[in-house]
Amino acid sequence: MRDPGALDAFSGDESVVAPVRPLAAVRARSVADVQATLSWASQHGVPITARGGGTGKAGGCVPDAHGVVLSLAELDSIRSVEARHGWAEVDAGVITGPFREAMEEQRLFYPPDPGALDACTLGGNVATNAGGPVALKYGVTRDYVLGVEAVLADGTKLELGRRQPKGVAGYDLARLLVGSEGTLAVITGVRLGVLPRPREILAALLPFASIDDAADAVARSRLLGLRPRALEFFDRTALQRAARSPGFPQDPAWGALLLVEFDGEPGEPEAALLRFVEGLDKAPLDVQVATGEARRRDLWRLRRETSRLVKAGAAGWITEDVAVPVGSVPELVALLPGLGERFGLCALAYGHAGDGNLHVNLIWDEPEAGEQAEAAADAVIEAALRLGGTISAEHGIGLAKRRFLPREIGDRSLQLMRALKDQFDPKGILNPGKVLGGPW
Ligand code: 2HG
Ligand code: ZN
Repeated sequence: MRDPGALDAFSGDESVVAPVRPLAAVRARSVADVQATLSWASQHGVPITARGGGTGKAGGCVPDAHGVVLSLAELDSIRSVEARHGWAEVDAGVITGPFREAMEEQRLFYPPDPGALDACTLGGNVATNAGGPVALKYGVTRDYVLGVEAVLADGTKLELGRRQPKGVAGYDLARLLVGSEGTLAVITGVRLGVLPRPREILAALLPFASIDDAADAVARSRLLGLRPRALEFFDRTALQRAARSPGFPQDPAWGALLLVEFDGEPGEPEAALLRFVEGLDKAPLDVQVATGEARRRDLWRLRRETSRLVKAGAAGWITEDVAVPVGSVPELVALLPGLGERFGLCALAYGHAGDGNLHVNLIWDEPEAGEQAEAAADAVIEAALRLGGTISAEHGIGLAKRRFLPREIGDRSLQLMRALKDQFDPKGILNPGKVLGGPW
């Protein structure tokens, strides 16, 4: 496809990275289409950017102006479900939310639940090693990838991985592709582990008088010997901005809010919630249990919309997705008020605090207030690294976070990663410039 108007739909993602219109886009309808596209691109040295739902937050699928977008969205069949083995095989373009629902209908559970459930694809989730709230108990996409079907830069199709949880035959190439953001190969299919569906799930809102009390509760959560499946945090500013949308829980007395969720056999989630609340040093102001599945789903809908709601009407923003060891969450959160004042913008945080992963959002409502946003983002990254954390827990590096990568992993690791990239993609046609920078 080469129609300029139509190409705009393939030019960007949900990050602040400026969209780039590619020369052309190919909508693959079969794995053979992917092979043919890559073999042609390899012969002619044309950059190829693979694309799923385009919901990334780091510019990972923003194409090269001289390149071609290879969309996997139309490869969208669930190939097979093998409940007795505990896995399902899917095309890369299957949308994550509907896949999770299809598993639920079979009393199965595919845990990874990234924010853009209704639009992101499983192949995109694998390419970015997507996380989400229930990663706290169940882990991230990588933990479910048993096997990967991928096409190499020269068009060769490869089957990688295994059909059972165990397997140590050689290097784990399947999982090396997980999180490689389309820079090593194009993922066309995945074998994903699925679990039995938990029988009962219970969600509750726990408002706290202060941000420190809520952050302390997060820091203590591991010591209580309980396993919430999600423990989400919202600071006061995030609540206030999100609450401009009707239905979003809020109260002027709340300094911060936790959304906690437990699952298990009937009766277990309720008992766990009680023990959790009793185990906290500073009691929450209230315990608002979500009565009924409809209310629970509604809370998660609002949680998933938080990213959009807090930014509504803003002149600009930067989203960070740092993570720190969970005991250091209070130190990270304590930085926020000072940060906003120092850089003259609104600094807020929400997100998957139970695993130390907070979305620090730097938002400005007037264009000139964004002048120091990059410096503020630097300060967030600096703080996360100082606390022993990471620059990106789930959104990936793409283009947006490239400049921070050497600070976290160091030069030697970067060299090794570049050497790997050269092995997989000697002509440098696969999503050039993403993750590692380059050409080098
Ligand atoms: C979420 O958890 C997403 O809502 C998006 O990872 C986070 O945009 C953000 O800040
Ligand atoms: Zn998130």
